[in-house]
Amino acid sequence: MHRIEELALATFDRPLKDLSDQEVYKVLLDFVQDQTQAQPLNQSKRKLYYISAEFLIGKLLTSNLLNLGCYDEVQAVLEANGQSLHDVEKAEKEPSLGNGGLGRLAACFLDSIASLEINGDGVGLNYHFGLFRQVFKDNQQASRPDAWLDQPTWLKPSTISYPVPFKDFTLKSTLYEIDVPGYQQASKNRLRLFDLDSVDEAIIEGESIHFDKEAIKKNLTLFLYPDDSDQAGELLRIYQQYFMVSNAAQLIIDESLAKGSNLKDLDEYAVVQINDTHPAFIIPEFIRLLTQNHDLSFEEALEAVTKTVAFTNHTILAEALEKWPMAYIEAVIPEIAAIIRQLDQVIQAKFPDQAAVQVIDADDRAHMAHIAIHFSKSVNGVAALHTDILKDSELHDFYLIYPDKFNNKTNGITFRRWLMAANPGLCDLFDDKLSNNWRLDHDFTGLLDYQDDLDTLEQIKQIKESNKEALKEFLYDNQGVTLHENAIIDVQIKRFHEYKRQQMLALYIIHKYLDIKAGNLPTSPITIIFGGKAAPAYIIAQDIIHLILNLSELIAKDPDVSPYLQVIMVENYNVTACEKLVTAADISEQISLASKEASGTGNMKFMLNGALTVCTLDGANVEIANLVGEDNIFIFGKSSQEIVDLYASGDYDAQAYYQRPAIQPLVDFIVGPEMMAIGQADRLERLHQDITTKDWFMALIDLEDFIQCKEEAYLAYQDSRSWYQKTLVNIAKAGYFSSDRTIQQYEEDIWHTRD
Ligand code: 26V
Repeated sequence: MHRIEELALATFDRPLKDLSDQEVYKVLLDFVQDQTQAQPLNQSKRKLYYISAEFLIGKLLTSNLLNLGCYDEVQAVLEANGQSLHDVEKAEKEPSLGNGGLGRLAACFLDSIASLEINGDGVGLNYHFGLFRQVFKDNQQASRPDAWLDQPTWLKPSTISYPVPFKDFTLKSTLYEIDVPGYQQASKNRLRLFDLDSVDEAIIEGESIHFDKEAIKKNLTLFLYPDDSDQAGELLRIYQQYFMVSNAAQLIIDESLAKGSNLKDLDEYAVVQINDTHPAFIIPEFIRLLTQNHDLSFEEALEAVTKTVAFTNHTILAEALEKWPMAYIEAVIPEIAAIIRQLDQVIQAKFPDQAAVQVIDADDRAHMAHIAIHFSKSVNGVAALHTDILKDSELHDFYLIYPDKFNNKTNGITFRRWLMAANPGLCDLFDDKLSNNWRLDHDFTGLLDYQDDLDTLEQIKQIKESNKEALKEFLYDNQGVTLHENAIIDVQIKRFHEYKRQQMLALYIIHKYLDIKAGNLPTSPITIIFGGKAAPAYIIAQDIIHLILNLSELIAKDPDVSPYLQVIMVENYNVTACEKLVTAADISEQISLASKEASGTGNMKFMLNGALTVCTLDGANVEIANLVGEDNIFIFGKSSQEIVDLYASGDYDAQAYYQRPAIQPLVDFIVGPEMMAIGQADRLERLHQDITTKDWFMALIDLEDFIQCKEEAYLAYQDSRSWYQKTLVNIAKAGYFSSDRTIQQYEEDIWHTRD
């Protein structure tokens, strides 16, 4: 009897063949956990700690089975018992521990760190209800708690617990752990998530995401990024961040002491990568612990910490660069406030004439990024263009002080999930055509030999079509939507933000709708799919979702247009939906305002799975374009330098663009009779007003160019042979974006855990 069959009997007292999908899921979870439990932890003198507010790990069953090398075996045992692994995979709830690219990057990195046998754990928080679950009501986004923990879980409680001292009380943590097995590795790492025993899920009001923001002992780990549009919300964020890093710092110090550190030499035992500024309080927290509990002087502690911490910047957007009022920090963690004032003194003494690099600004706010840059050993951006912008403009003053700290680490994605698990059909093609060990070296360039081979191009087309079938099933099961047959699938999936310009694609849809109404019918039907959440307090982003849902309804109900155009907005877009969408897409929309998207990682997933990119030269799109060449990508829009200059001069005039004859009818359609008949006037009018008067992220500046570029892309799709040749080149060149390459670079340039 196979171990899985034994486990089924032992757990449910019934044979495997008689279990429900949910029960088989529980059996497989136990089966995997027995195996990872037995794996030894990676070992090295210096250990990496990757600290992040988010780990958007996705479902774990498939990727764990793949990494443990038993996917095929398990599939066979299930099949022999009349069970389907595909159905069992659906029974797993996706953990809701992340928001967007930064969180998904952390998850890809954990997989690559383990797969390269690097000794490194992820450290974060265990949010009971995660971000929020998105539902659509009246063509608007509503937010619900996402109860991802209410089923058998990968989390295992540990005996580790720490006291975390706040101003008026001390909270005790419990550490939970998820094993992270590497691909074909004997040893493992862990994702370590701190939680609070006193959290009380009952304080959530009804089905909403509202709760008493001041009840810290009950709310601290309820949600990721609770609403911070008021003071209580901002204070709660500080409580959360400090709880995360105080636990992390105590864990790191304990593990380093156990390996023989005297803590002055902390950097020989630990390297701490902080994922954006959310964990930046770990710098003063280390100083507090080392000086109060371990007898280091302030200067010794500062030196040890600066040699241990490395900082990754993920955005240049001003509103995402955290600046906390010192009064708030004093109200929550006064000892940390005092240390930040000491750090401020250090910088004032060193750079008295440089206001731009101070720790505390003239409004008495602590700049978390400035703390992270001064008191770390490395500062990296996440794509070549992004790092250049940091050096040349956003962080130029810091770059002049610390030129050697700055470095680039272009993001990547784990090919175990985004190729091997998500696209088995493409893997079969690789096995057929490539003679190298592509699963490990990620070199697919051998495919280029088949550019003119019609059979290969046909096979790529077949793979795409079967992935479209899988997407069709997914969309129907999830939200009862029927994907059109034979449509070109055009996808924009990412958080909703004005800089990502979903509103520009919505204006394109209006253009296409009017064009079809005028009798210009597309040769192939077009399906445009959006997916993504908007922060509950981000009103304009909610308005854009409302516009898209209205357009979807208008078009679906119009028999003149619906045979040619379909607009779908995926509800509660998450990692699972992403896996289905990137493998089925023909076109990948990467249309951010140049300079604003630090890297993007969805762009890499689409490229790897054979979608062609319609893009501005922003973030990692630049690197994609350089790899595939201009014949194999669709580029439009103003350059990053033009946009940076335009912000500097303040010369952008939304009204002037709005008044152009090709643009005005599209924008006015937002408040025209068709939309007003189905939508909410206040939302549509606010969005119209915003675009015509402010348009801070310049959707209108690139709109005409975008429309032309999309028409070219759709035309190119009509030439099937040439389209799949371009697809082939994209797939063949995607190896560069393996997160194994990224992690190898972090290891060689920053972490040095193997030295
Ligand atoms: C900032 C804030 C500010 C307040 C509300 C909640 C919140 C949540 C996250 C952030 C940081 C956003 C930074 C971020 O996600 N950056 C993305 O990082 C990806 C991985 O490097 C990169 O591919 C994306 O281009 C970049 O936008």
